[in-house]
Amino acid sequence: MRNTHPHSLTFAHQFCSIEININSAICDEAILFIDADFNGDQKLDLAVANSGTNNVTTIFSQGAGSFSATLQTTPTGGMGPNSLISVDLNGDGFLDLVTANQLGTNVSVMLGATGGKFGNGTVYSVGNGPFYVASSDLNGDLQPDLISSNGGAGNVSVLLSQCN
Ligand SMILES: [Ca+2]
Ligand SMILES: [Ca+2]
Repeated sequence: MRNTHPHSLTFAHQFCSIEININSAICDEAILFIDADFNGDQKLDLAVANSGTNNVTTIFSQGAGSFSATLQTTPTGGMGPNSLISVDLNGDGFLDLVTANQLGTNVSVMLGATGGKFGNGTVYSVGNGPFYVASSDLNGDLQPDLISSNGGAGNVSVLLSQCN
């Protein structure tokens, strides 16, 4: 069947492994959540992309459905981050965060560290208006690569990892 979605390419979705929940009706800002264990205590934490303030908030679970009142905020360095994923891009055992910065032409990578902390975002250029980002090993070198779907440009960008 022909794919009529202008921003959807078949190969990108075959490799995508995204864990996101869309909550576009919650707030004026576009916010997306992901859950993962960022601090290694085997409790699922939350990360939220804050489109209006260009950062990511991390909320740590205390178990039994409760979360720490102390929020951790990490600047993305990009404009309008509206979706995010977590993946260990550099293979150090700490989950990293990647945001698609819809109001710009880049994605941001925030490297994870001990205790669920994240370094400030480093931006990598992609096409205009990236709406989603995904990660997969596209070229078989066992390094996770990044793929963004660019709503403004109507295309996708592939960023190949160069860790070696
Ligand atoms: Ca945790
Ligand atoms: Ca990492």
